[in-house]
Amino acid sequence: MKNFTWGVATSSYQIEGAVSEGGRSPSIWDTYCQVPGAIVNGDNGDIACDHYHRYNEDLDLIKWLGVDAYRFSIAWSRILPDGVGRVNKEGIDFYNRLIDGALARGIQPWITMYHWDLPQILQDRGGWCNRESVDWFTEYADVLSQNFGDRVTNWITFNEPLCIAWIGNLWGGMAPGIRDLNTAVKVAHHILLAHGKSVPIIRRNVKLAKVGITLNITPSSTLTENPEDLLAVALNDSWDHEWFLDPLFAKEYPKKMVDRIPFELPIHLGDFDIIATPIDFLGINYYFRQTIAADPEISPVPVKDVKRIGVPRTAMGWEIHPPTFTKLLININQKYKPKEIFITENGSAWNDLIIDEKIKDSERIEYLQSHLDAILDAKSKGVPINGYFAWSLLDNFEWAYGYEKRFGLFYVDYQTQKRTPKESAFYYRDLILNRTTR
Ligand code: PNW
Repeated sequence: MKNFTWGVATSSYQIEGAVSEGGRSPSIWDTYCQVPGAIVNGDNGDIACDHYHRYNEDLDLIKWLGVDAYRFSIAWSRILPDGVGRVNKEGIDFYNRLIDGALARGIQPWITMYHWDLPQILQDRGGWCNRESVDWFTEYADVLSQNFGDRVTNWITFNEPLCIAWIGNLWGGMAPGIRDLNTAVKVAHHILLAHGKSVPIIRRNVKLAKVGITLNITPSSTLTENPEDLLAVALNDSWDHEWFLDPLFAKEYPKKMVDRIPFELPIHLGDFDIIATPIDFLGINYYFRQTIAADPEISPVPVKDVKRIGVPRTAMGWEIHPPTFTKLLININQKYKPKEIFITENGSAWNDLIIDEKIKDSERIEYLQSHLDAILDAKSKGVPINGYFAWSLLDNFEWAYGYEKRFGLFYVDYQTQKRTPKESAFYYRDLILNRTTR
């Protein structure tokens, strides 16, 4: 396959560690990790994979895999420790070394500007709930693209607004751990605005820039064909996906969910024009499908999770269902017609065991294989999918699950920081070698 980008992905807080080094200020994840009971085993990202010090070794692993591209995120609080204003040279230098190291190895760097680690100092000013966050982010976007835009052409503004807005601010399962619909709706709106406003800034600073945003799509399914359950699916998909996709591509929020919000939305005149600023590509992260049932007691989406019995699941408990992947790609393409689609994340966690320096993760290989087949199926039906990034390069800090869940192609021994390729790493390497030379 020519013109298909093979890649691997990580994010800053999940791998970097060195939280008090290089002039970095705390992010909302440093704070959230201190909340008793928030993270499995009381883990945090203080050390993580120590990538801040071991980035050269990690770039060698990426080179060994033979991928074309490396998607990583930038820690805002390394670049702007006060959130805005003063630029921290040490932070710029770190990412310069990383970018140059990737390029020297023939790997294209793909930047995710925001993968959830808002500087705490900005959360103290209301975070994404404060409309000023749009200006904070555009300033940050300007600094990043001015400093790195001479070498980086691929830019992703946000990773998974759903997780930031709904999980972080409505369900309280991620930083900052707020449970408030009004806050969450504002957060979603300001993120979308910040995205739209930063696109022209990146284009201005980066020659030949390709700018996109990454959404996680987790389609809903039900166990019955009851009309209530089918309505629940429509509403749940609307809330999780259309709430972000519709404004990005069609300039409005989905009416069926808007009707269920019991207060005025924080929309100003002209906002939808900004949000729908044309992008070059849509990033999609896919892991599993949800199974839900109607539950009129729950608001604003009248649904509850239900358990589908007898289906294969990963160590996250997430159902493995590649046909859903194909279907969502076809549906999104039909409905929104993005210019290009990149799968910016896909992968699985397993209870990996290291025995005699080997990790036999046949389940991960199977997951990878079946999901790549699902993508190729969609591609053969005309969906413009031009790349795939495996999640993740390394086992890392899996947010609320701490270090217990392992998504890496490389096993990390957190005591010694030793990285060992799992069998899936060999599989991915061979696959890229064969497919690109065909
Ligand atoms: C993504 N869900 O998060 C993130 O982008 C990664 O940082 C993370 O490590 C990876 O997936 C694995 O979890 C998600 O509940 C978090 O649907 C939650 C969901 C999906 C993706």
